[in-house]
Amino acid sequence: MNQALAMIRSAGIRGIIASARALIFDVDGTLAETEEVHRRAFNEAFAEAGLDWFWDQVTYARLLRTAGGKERIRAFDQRNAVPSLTFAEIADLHRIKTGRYAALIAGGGCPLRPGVRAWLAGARRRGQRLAIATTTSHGNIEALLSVALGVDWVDLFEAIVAGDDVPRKKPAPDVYVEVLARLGLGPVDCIAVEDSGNGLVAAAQAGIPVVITRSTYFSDDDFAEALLVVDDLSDLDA
Ligand code: XBP
Ligand code: MG
Repeated sequence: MNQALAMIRSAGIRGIIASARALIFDVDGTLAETEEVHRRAFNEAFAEAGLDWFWDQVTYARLLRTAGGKERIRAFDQRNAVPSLTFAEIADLHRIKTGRYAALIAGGGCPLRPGVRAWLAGARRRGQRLAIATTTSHGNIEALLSVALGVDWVDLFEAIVAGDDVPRKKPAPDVYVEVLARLGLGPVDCIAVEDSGNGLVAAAQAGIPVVITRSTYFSDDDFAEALLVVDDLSDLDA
């Protein structure tokens, strides 16, 4: 695409984003690069539970194709013909992991990605409504955003839908369909901001236009269906 056409397209997309009634944000990888903290929390939980499991970055990149921490543990456990953990044991292990994640975030935080704070402020200035549609848990959202945005972070978002609030996790559209229902808006009134192929499929299946902000673990995913793909949100002034 030549530069003039790119500028026209980008200006047009800026207008689409600025005129949306609501911006719906994914969390992990989109608001902050959290997956390395999640990976460390998983490994600390495995050690605490006495499991000789360790997920290095290559293993974790493969496992991240499975959305949801409990589902990810189960996918790894099923690599053996006879899984070693029951569903209850997986839930217990995931609770340990979630506690470790909160402690790691509280201890060192995980900064918002470039451009996120400006996009949130810009949306507020334009009177745009804000929502969250994520696979992770409410506890993890609270841990991350209470540090990154302050204790009143929750007042920014009219709807917050987490993975266990709906029957199916991404790439199913359930979290986005539930956010639209809570906002009382149609999909084309909104813009979803995502970082992964699973997230793009989920929002697109709900009929919502998607801006992709590439993240570390998903930068090579297929984003052909996206309205726009940027390296981070600062590429597109808020
Ligand atoms: C990313 C996920 C989550 C996190 C781990 O969620 O797939 O499973 O990797 O968090 P998002 P949990 O939709 O925000 O990108 O262990 O709480 O699942
Ligand atoms: Mg994500």
